[in-house]
Amino acid sequence: MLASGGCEWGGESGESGESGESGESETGDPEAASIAGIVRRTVDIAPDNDGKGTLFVAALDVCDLTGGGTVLGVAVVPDADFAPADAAVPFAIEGLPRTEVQLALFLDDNGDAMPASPRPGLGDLVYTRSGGDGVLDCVAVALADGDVADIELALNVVEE
Ligand SMILES: [Ca+2]
Repeated sequence: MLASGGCEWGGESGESGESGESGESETGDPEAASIAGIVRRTVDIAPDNDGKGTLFVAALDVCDLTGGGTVLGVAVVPDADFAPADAAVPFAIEGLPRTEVQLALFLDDNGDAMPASPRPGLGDLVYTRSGGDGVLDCVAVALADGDVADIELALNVVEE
């Protein structure tokens, strides 16, 4: 009786909603991706600033912050402290598509960025490959194969 009951129970369990629910969640998860990691600075803080402010990390479909790119997600880290030379500020962005996204980042050190369309200003720490042209560059991150949980980004230029 016990053995028979066990078999029936197992069979019922397999046919119940349990396996179906887990299947749904497995097929649902891949639609949203996330990026998490840390940001460091590799450049000195501007003399008039203190290295403390709001860190913005934006994920765009194309690397164009002048209106040509769509912001897919953004991490806003208030009171980010880059004053120590070895500071590592964590951030995370969720709800991203499983494609390649372009990350742009900067520290609004003096607190003058507009929340609706944040842009770096004079003296802010930014990531860019060619400084002085007023255009931010991006770090491409592929999310097609899974979430990225340990990316390291750098603020490498003081906006002039
Ligand atoms: Ca500041």
